[in-house]
Amino acid sequence: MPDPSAADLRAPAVLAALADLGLGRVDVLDEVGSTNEHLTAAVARQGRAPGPDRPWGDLSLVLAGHQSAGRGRLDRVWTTEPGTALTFSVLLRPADPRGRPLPTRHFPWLTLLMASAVVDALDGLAGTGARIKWPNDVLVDGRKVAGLLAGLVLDEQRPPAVVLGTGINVAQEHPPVATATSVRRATGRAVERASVLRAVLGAFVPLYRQLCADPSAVGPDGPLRARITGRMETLGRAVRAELPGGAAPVTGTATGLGEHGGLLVREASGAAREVTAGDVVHLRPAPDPRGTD
Ligand code: BT5
Repeated sequence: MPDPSAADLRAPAVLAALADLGLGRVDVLDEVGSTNEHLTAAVARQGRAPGPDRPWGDLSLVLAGHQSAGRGRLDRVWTTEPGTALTFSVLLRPADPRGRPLPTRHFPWLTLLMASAVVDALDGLAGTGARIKWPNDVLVDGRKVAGLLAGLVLDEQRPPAVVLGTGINVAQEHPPVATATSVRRATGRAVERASVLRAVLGAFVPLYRQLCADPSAVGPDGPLRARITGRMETLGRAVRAELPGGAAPVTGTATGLGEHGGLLVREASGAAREVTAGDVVHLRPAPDPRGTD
């Protein structure tokens, strides 16, 4: 029976490793409804009435041993058994080294950068062959091992910030839905979630700082863009993008990422569409562009 508390995540060696990354405030909770909701509410409370508490600065973190009411996008839920998943939210107040805020149009890249950090962490620890599914999933063997959820934090006094939540299935024997997997189930490897935490944040923080310092890194030939696209399962695939609000789905071949991280889809008619939000279904493999199949 896994330990349902967050004792493993607040071990001194783990906290010391996080401190080395130069994070902001770090709160480790045994159990919470949703780390995203908890962090968003705490930031808003402090914005309204600054008190003696440590401020929620850039790269502040809320970690939970267990989430009892994890959130997905829209009205969906993120379900985990106690002690088996890594669930955390990080507050991002992206700004360049001179303190100029990153324009919000770049914010979609933050989720994709975190997804690429999850891919690298899981590959490094367990050789998972993980891949990014646009816009917010990480897959192993075509099944979802991690999901990300970003929310905007608006406060009249400060530039917009982002609460970026990440849930990673580490040790579940029986993932909650048929489309899910865990590191353990996919690889048979018993990886500690504290190791996953260190590896994910160790990968994410330098990428985040690089984006803040130079947004052209996600531009047409930018290294961060290449890093993300090189880890994407979605590109080159036949996809159906289901759009929010009931608009007609977009079906075609995913060809790349747009200027602000949207998914470019070439429809059968040849028309190019950019999808900025929605759920993507990976259909059969894309036809070979050389026409050999
Ligand atoms: C997501 O939404 O994938 C976002 C998940 C974000 C979770 C993190 S945990 C820390 C932070 N705090 C929160 O409250 N949330 C964030 P979406 O793309 O809407 O996918 C949701 C769907 O994934 C559900 O409808 C299920 O089908 C499926 N699902 C639920 N739990 C899952 C799990 N543990 N593993 C894989 N799939 C799951």
